[in-house]
Amino acid sequence: SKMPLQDYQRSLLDLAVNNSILKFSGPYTLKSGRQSPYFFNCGLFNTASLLSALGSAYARAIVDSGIQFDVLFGPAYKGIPLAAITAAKLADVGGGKYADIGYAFNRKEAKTHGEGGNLVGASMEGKRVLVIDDVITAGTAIREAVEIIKAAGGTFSGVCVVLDRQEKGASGDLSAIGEVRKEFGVKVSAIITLDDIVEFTQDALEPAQAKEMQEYRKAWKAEG
Ligand code: OMP
Repeated sequence: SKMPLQDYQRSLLDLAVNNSILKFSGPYTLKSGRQSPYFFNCGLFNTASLLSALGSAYARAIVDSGIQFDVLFGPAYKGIPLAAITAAKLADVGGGKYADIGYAFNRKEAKTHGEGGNLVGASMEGKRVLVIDDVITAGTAIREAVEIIKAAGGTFSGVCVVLDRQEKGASGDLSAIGEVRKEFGVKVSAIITLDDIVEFTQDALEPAQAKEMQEYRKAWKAEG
């Protein structure tokens, strides 16, 4: 049983389709090597108002998820602005409860002068850390973030992404999100899912595109 789409989810889908952030003119080759008829490009939230809407949607999804955490971590590069806008919006919409949430990110290249090291922002040592990322497909990107948190002495406490593609993970029938839940015992939250995309676009897509979407979902969607 699926929850009906909430207004903030609908408006994000609307923005994504209207600004070609979500496109259906594949095939696109994914990081996992899979060939997809659709692609969600978070880099195209590239104006003031699009970023503001995106940050608000992350903040809403996090508040709704009830995930308990102390620090938001944005993995380089794409996670960095996402975690920053989300932290700012959490202060606005989440109320006092989120006022002292920390914000941290990593550099890809270690700095050798000044403070040194490759982490910037709030310390993750002894803290519960929520990862902010763009899209989860097979779950590889998330695992890299977990290693960084562990090395910094933090506790990986959850993930929030814009889009959960609901695909099988690297190791079999479980979804990538299901694998993360099982392996680390944490909550994974998403603003939208593949099911939401299919539901939202079914009347707007060309019949051939709609068919490709159905077929892709059948081939790659995991249960649980
Ligand atoms: P996994 O590491 O397989 O979970 O793939 C997640 C990454 O794939 C994201 O961080 C993106 O870099 C990229 N991606 C998208 O941005 N949008 C998509 O619709 C699909 C992918 C992808 O390549 O799977």
